[in-house]
Amino acid sequence: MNPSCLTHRLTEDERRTFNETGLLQIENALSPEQVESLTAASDRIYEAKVTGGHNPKQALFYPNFIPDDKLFLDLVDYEKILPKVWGILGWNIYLYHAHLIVTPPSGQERDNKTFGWHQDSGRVNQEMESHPRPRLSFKVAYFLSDTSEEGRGNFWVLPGSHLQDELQRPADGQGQPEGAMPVLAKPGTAVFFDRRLWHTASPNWSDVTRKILFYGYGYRWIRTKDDMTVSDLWQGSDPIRRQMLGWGVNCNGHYSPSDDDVPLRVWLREHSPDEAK
Ligand SMILES: O=C(O)CCC(=O)C(=O)O
Repeated sequence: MNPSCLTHRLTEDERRTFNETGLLQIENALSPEQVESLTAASDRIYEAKVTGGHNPKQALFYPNFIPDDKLFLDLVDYEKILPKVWGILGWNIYLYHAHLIVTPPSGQERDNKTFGWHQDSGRVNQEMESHPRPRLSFKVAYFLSDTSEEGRGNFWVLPGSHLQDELQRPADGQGQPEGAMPVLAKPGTAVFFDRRLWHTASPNWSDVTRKILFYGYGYRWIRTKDDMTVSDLWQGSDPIRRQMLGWGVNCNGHYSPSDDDVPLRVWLREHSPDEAK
């Protein structure tokens, strides 16, 4: 990790925004060149899936995409983003989940049906006793296509809803919850969203295919959510990247880490001691 990444640490404004709304939008997190090459890598996956029988009219949800291209791997510890990730969760973290979603034009007429609103993490929301629910993890969504206009299969959110356990959905199944809004994001934008934030995908009524890479970060004592094969990448990765890819000395170290389990902490002790506590 190059210490120059510290210029991208979470600011107090960003912290406040994320704590209060459950959402943080970082524009130009990716350069146009990165967007172009990541898009080409995503398109290769999409085309292979379509050749393999995926219906090109339906969204492709493709987990465990990190091993498919070095460009995806390089975002796991991306210098413009990882400092903000540890700024929110601390150093005992890893990538517990990742997926690529490609949403082609639906070819359907616009309608007013209520979207599929949810919080992330499935049974966690029933089985943890606390209120509000604990944060535990969040995702960073890298937007590769232009969803700066509504109707393009936008990611929708209800800002501030991360502290509420229930969502009031329209009883007649029409329209969206009060206060809901589409995230309008240009290519290259990174959107952080708290796993508790009520959110949803939406149909793509436009003629622009929507492409997003989702990176989920959580504590090292959370199990992986995908059938990840990223352990194949441990060899050849530097220690902090290896930590992000789920490496550890032993199982106990996920709960009570030694320095060997968490090279990020060792690095922070040297370069940003306040964040190593
Ligand atoms: O595709 C989207 O916009 C929503 C993705 C989503 O719901 C998720 O990653 O949890």
